[in-house]
Amino acid sequence: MNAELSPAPAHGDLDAFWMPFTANRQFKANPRLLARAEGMYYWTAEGREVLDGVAGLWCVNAGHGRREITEAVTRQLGTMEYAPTFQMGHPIAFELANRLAKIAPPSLDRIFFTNSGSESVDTSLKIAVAYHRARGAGQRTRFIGREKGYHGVGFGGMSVGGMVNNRKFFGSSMLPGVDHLTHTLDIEHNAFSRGLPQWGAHLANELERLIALHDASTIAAVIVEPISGSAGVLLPPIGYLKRLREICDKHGILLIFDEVITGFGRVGKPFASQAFDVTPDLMTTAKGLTNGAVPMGAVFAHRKVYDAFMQGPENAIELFHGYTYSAHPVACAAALATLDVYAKEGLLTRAASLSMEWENAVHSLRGLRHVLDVRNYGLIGAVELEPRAGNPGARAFEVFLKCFEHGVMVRQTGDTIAMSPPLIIESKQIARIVETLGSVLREIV
Ligand code: PXG
Repeated sequence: MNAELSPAPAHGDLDAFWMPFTANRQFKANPRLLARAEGMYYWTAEGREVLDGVAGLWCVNAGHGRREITEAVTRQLGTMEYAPTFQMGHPIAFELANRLAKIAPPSLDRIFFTNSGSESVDTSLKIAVAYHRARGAGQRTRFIGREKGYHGVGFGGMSVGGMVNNRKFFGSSMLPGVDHLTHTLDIEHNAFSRGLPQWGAHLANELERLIALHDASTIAAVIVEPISGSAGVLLPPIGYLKRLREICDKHGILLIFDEVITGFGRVGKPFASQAFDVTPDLMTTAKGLTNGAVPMGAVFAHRKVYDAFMQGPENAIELFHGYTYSAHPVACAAALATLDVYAKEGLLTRAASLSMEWENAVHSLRGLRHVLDVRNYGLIGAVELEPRAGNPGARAFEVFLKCFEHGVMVRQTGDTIAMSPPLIIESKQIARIVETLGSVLREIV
């Protein structure tokens, strides 16, 4: 074993950590422990190299072990490890907000800091309701989400989300007054589409139906991911997001884009809203904001939303919301260094130049056994497998395990294999991911 690596815990030492979104007993019987990372690779606790096909969990966009980020974090810890941002401030929080405003979609240049995607989502929902109230429309409290949407695990995000397992265990502990659009995955019409599917823009018109049911005067916001990741990479049909925008405008409803995975270069532009030329009123981010090095999230608010709060007496707190660690100095330092790396290496647009090669590579898996669909956009890819009879998810989980054994980390959700490599990926690594996945698909039953 490499001496630098931490030793694997002895048998039994795995019990105390209640692992998130994990089959704890299965994992602990046969653990997969990551001990070190650099560039495009992880190394396991046994010292085995694993090519990272998922940027950690859609977050390590600039690749692992970036010295610039490590140094900035270390420097900040030595200068000031913590400072509050309630009725106080510290300079790099403002610097970071200004830097983010410069790459933001048009007018989305008012930035509220959180510590995760889930917190960004709950923050955006609260801002939406309070925005309407500030404008004298306090009855607008309803949210419209979408089936198969993932917006994190807070009560707000869970309620507007549409992944059944994330909802069913929590009974009726949901926000009241939430409705859902149908999702946009349609394999019958769109199987093996390259990039955005042609069919399905009309699915956005369902928003009109929900508005007719509830009345626009009760609806605060619509929240969707421009591209859904967690539910297995669902792409917006061409024209779909524009149509949602038009309907929201017509009815005075705010549009929230959850860009927790699509933000920070994943789709070839800084944000998906720029790639798709549709500007939301609020945009939630996290993950790539700090390259995954320190937890941090940010909500980008349209200036008109912010301005609606800046009324009344100047000594009044305009929004009763925030976190002890909003704009944590160490996270700010990590984010600033991350933005520097992105700028220096052109990473916020690099996915655009790689997307055709990536598309061709992932679509080369078409025709292999069990493959029902292949989807891609930017540096996102997904392979949808036929479920095993009576055992949904089992085949894809086995594919995930076998890829890991063969030195490539992919992600499994349901019967979909999702890929989202660091944006520094090179051609030979694209080839290796797809060759490994292909050979596993050939061997699996
Ligand atoms: N919104 C979206 C769109 C996300 O993808 C969150 C919110 C929540 O972020 P936090 O930081 O609270 O986890 C996410 C998170 C997967 C996977 O396998 C995706 C996420 C998390 C874990 C796994 O696709 N996305």
